[in-house]
Amino acid sequence: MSDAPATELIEGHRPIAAPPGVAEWDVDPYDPEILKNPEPFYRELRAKGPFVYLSRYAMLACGRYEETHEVFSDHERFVSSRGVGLQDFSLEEPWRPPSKLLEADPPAHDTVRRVIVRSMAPNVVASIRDMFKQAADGLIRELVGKRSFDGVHDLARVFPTTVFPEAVGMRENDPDRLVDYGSMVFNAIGPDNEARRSAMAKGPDVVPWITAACERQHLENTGIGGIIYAAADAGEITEHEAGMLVRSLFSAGVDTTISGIASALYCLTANPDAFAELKASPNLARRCFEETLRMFAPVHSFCRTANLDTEVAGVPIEEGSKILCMLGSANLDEEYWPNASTFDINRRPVGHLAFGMGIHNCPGQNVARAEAEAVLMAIAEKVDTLAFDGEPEWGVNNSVRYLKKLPLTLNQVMHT
Ligand code: OVV
Repeated sequence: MSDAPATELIEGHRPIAAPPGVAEWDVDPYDPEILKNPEPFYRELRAKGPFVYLSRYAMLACGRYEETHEVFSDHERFVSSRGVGLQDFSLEEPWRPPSKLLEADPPAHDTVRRVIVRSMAPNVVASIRDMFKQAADGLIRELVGKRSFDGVHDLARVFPTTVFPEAVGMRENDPDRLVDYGSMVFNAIGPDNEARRSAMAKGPDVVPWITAACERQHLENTGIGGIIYAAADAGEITEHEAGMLVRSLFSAGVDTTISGIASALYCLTANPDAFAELKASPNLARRCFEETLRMFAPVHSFCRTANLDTEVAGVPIEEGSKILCMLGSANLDEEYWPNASTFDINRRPVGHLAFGMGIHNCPGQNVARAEAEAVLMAIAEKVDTLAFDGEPEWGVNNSVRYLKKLPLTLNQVMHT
């Protein structure tokens, strides 16, 4: 008789038992100290095996390249529709209507995916490059006048929160609210901890604002948003779905690019030889950004949920298991990347997981690259040296690795 009481949920998912042979680990990956400086945790995670059992969350985690890649890219066994955080959407209601992209599986996922991919296709990215370049040039020219600045506050935060909404066609931008909304989205991936609660406290102000901002009447007909709404006109998706896709742009495209640009500045400052190489050949900007993404994956982790009993690397995984995929760790796996902890501007880190892998891989990655390239090329052209002007400070977020402070000074010998 199955009248046993239903198991209590942990952080919104059904707890699983440790599979045989998997090390149990009483660590909290969401400990602020780990989130700010995750490398020691990543190293230990990889050393413990292909998976560990996180006893306090009764779920699995992986951080080696091979298994992280396998779980993250196999959308049939490891689904996204049950949420990519600790909560299982088949058991608990999420905080916002689920994303039609991130939190969906085929076939529903594929229709909207086609539209978002089209909205940021190479021809679209090409058409916004000049706007990115002009904005970056103007911003760097200003900073050259200041000499001493905060790479996050004065540069990394300013750029994506202005040029990306413009590329989308947002009519009334509000950079602070965009960042606050992103903080809700990415902290919601984690447990009900301090980071999640303080981000969620902004909800009453931010959620109605972002919902309205994604509606057709608040967007230009041109730009990325215009292409998405044109797909609604063509009957390919509904108008409601179009609004949800625009919401995805603002959910995924702001905090991540802020993180990537700030981390790239950090890498160039910490590696003067790389900066000298970039100055000699500004078209290395793209590789420089790619290597930054490998070393400091803006999305450090997302979960998948096993939708059936299966096995990875000989480890039995039961239906309903949440698996925390540590993308930041897979990108630093010494077994896969030679000299993984060395920033090498010439590496060409093909296969890094910072943009994900498989059918859910980042549809905005070429927009992100274009933004970073514009900024890094402007720096390469207009700045001679970069130096730290104080201690960089890393922030705490349940799924984004980011700098919150990056005090820098720059020197410019020749005035251009
Ligand atoms: C990749 C990503 C991150 C955050 C939000 C979304 C996607 C979304 O579709 O809402």
